[in-house]
Amino acid sequence: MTAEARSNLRGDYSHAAPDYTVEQDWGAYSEAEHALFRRLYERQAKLVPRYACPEWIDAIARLDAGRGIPDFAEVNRSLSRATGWRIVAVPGLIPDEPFFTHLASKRFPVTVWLRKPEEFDYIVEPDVFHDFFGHVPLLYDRVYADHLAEYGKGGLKAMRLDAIRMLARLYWYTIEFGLMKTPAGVRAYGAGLLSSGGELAYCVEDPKPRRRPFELERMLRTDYRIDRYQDCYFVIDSFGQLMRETAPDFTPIYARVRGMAVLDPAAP
Ligand code: HBI
Ligand code: FE
Repeated sequence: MTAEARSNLRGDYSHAAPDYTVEQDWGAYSEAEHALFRRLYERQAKLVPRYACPEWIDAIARLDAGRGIPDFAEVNRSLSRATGWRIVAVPGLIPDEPFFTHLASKRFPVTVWLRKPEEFDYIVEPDVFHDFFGHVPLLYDRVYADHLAEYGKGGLKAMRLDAIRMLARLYWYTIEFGLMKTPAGVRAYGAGLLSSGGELAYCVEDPKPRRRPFELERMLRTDYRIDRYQDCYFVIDSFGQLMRETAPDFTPIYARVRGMAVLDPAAP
């Protein structure tokens, strides 16, 4: 993330620690903010039984997140017992190095601010609803959570190899916008899908986007747009497959892919 991009971010970074964490200050949220979080939750609660992957559905039941903006300390008591992960409060998007370091240490950064009511349908930067509703439930799944910690270690290595742009595509097409095959059909596990009012049905049902099988090199080469529904999704068989296929050392893969053309997600 460029310094320029960071300077335009809306969070309050002035009190952030060197690792970019802040206090959540749960008591400071207004009743209006809790009510907006509940409205966002209720909108998605109508969709997830039909479109979310089973692992996410199992986990959300343990979170009781429908009451309002969750208190991260309360969540951490149950999450740390489940998989050893904790969530840490951050002002918003943080630089790659602290981000990857948190993931490698089983800490998931969760933004503390909530969108404005007028952003009910769409927001560019991740807010507490996207991060919490989209990302946190799957941290209760051991295989997914272990993969995310490996992704964090891989991110620190990718920084040394100047391969972040390639690795960010893998994150985008899995953790943010990933689909999974299930006996009932394709289901969403990506946080950007699970927290979206419109894209959650679109990614499963619309005939327009391409749905490709997991193919690591193709994902590392395929570009993406952050401001519209995706033209292309990648479908894993399971979190076990995601873990296995991303376990090898990426150094030779980066070397091979670096010289290849970037692929347009809408290309056939
Ligand atoms: N910071 N808080 C936060 N959340 C993210 O998802 C995030 C980030 N910083 C960097 C980043 N994601 C991506 O650039 C990496 O996954 C590549
Ligand atoms: Fe996200």
